[in-house]
Amino acid sequence: MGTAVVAEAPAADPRLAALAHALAPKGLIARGGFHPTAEDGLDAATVVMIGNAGPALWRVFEGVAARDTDPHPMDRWTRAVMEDVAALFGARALYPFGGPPYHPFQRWAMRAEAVHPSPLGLLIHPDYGLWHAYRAALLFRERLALPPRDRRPSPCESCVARPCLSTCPVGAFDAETGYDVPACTAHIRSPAGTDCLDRGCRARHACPVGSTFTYDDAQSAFHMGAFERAR
Ligand code: B12
Ligand code: SF4
Ligand code: SF4
Repeated sequence: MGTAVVAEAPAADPRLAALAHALAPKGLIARGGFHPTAEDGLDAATVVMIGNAGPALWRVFEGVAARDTDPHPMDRWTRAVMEDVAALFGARALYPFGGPPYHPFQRWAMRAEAVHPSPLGLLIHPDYGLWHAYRAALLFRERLALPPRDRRPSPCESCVARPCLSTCPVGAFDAETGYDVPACTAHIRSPAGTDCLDRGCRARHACPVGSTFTYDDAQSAFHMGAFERAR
């Protein structure tokens, strides 16, 4: 009997494990990567997406948030952390904030891992649901071997009830017209909107995927407050 030849994926670059190790104490994770093309206009051969999921980041950051009361404390902290990490790995960091114009983080994320557009505009992840975000992208000049891409489908494909689309008290999410930002903002600034402001977007909470990663009230209130002040 002949021996079957199984094509093995090349081993991932060991720098990726070292990167994960450097990020973990900050509540950050390396969330896959991709090899950009000339169309991306990035002076890099590899992009690694850096982000957070669930409450891990908040456990590290909440003390900083209590001390740093100037606007945008999370952006400032992220830069401080990521500039050090970038220097350690000989990479360059780009950020999702600081625009407009903005770097297309959601488009990049979809090339790096199993995230898909949800009806809310947020990307949904099969494990984290809607409870995750991106904090930076690390650009490497070298082409790093990446682990096999996670190709799981969108949980939204098999979600028949779609509770995310029927929970917002002012109907700010519409499958056809998208996210009505003015309607959302008006609601969260009204007395009736205190719940959204203090506990987080109700539509986001209505999604059953990734419920073990849900942000707690303090973390939700921090992000909703930042969103409300930015409008
Ligand atoms: C501008 C912006 C907003 C605007 C407008 C969103 C809109 N209608 O497009 C406002 C201020 C309303 C907003 C709100 C929020 N945002 Co916002 N936002 C951005 C930002 C800074 C730029 C988006 C952009 O223009 N990109 C440029 C284009 C060229 O890139 P792109 O990848 O191709 O763009 C995609 C998005 O525009 C997306 N999209 C379209 N409609 C909507 C609607 C919503 C609600 C979102 C989030 C995205 C989205 O579709 C495009 C194609 O993939 C991104 C960061 C970034 N750099 O991408 C975060 C980002 C999209 N936001 C994010 C989040 C988490 C939120 C909030 C939930 C924050 C919060 N409160 O916790 C809220 C939603 C409000 C709520 N009810 O909870 C996350 C999404 C993470 C994820 N899981 O996908 C991002 C990626 C930031 C991050 N650090 O990770 N946001
Ligand atoms: S409730 Fe259903 S359709 Fe909405 S984001 Fe969650 S899985 Fe997707
Ligand atoms: S924060 Fe509240 S008002 Fe805004 S979209 Fe979410 S559920 Fe609707």
